[in-house]
Amino acid sequence: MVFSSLFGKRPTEPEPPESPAPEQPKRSLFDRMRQAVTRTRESLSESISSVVALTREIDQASLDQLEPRLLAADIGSATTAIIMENLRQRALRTGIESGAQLQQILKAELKQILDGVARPIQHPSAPPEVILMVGVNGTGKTTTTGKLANLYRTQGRSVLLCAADTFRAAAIEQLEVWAQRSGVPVIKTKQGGDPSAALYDALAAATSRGTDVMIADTAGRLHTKTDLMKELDKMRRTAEKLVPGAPHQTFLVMDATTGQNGLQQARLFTEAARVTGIVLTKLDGTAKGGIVLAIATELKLPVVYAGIGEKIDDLIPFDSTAFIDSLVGA
Ligand SMILES: Nc1nc2c(ncn2[C@@H]2O[C@H](COP(=O)(O)OP(=O)(O)OP(=O)(O)O)[C@@H](O)[C@H]2O)c(=O)[nH]1
Ligand SMILES: [Mg+2]
Repeated sequence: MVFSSLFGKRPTEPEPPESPAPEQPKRSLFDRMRQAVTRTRESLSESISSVVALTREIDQASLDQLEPRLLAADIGSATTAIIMENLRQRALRTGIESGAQLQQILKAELKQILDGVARPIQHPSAPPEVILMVGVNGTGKTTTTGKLANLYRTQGRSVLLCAADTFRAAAIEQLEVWAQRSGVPVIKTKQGGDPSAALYDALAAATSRGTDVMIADTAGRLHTKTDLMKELDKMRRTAEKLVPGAPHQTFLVMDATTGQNGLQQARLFTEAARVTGIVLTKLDGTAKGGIVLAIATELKLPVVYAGIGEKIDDLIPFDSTAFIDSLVGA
């Protein structure tokens, strides 16, 4: 097994693929994260700065002002309670001398929460690495599959896609468009066909071609749809049979804009499917970016990638430090 950090830098900067060409000069991960969480930061930092702006000691009353703002950013009641309790204890014990100190303590609290669920990604010793994309309808599975294919290609890895959403009309064509954009092959079956059969073919092809990564896009489903959940199980068993240790990753794709509702659905989903990490999409344009913290506390799962737009390179590996600095200030 080769281990590499989830949140670490890539070891080397590989050659970009011939296509697609980047549409704009690459901005740093921090800049892109900062841009994506602008609305969350605006709602959160207003309140922090109303407390932080004061140079006098932070008292219980000023801490009380922070609480509703954490809740408004969708950090969630359980997580907010943990953070507020720690801040109050600290204020009682040693005092919090200034707003600036509060900001640093808050950042340390948030980082502890996120890093507590981070785990190293385990790449298999022999290809293919098998990734299943799962989640409820419309969260961004197909889009993320296309973006991931592109990201891995830019890292110099070969990719094969599997169109395992045979349920929704036009789902296969949608994935084919993404495959073309990323310049990677796609294995499919006909609409209404057995997704496990498509997966079988894709795994056989990836194995014989020595492809580094095989990503399967699956149909949107609610955890309550027993047949569809069984179908996921079957896919998992098919993968296990063909490739040792597969699926190596099962990414639950969550829509950040759905906030606490999305979290509730995700909780039930992770109980049914063996999810290894979260891809949080639509982080751009929502003030609910605090959901990342609720995911860590309540699902005990790391956010591995963040979707920050609809374009092919609008997917960034999640970095807890960049996220917290973007939210609360560096
Ligand atoms: N702004 C924004 N839009 C996104 C992002 N990711 C996906 N979308 C949009 O979300 C919509 C749904 O995306 P899909 O990829 O089709 O979602 P899906 O989960 O595959 O949907 P089903 O297969 O029907 O369950 C599309 O309009 C995407 O462009 C993102 O990170 N940011
Ligand atoms: Mg889809």
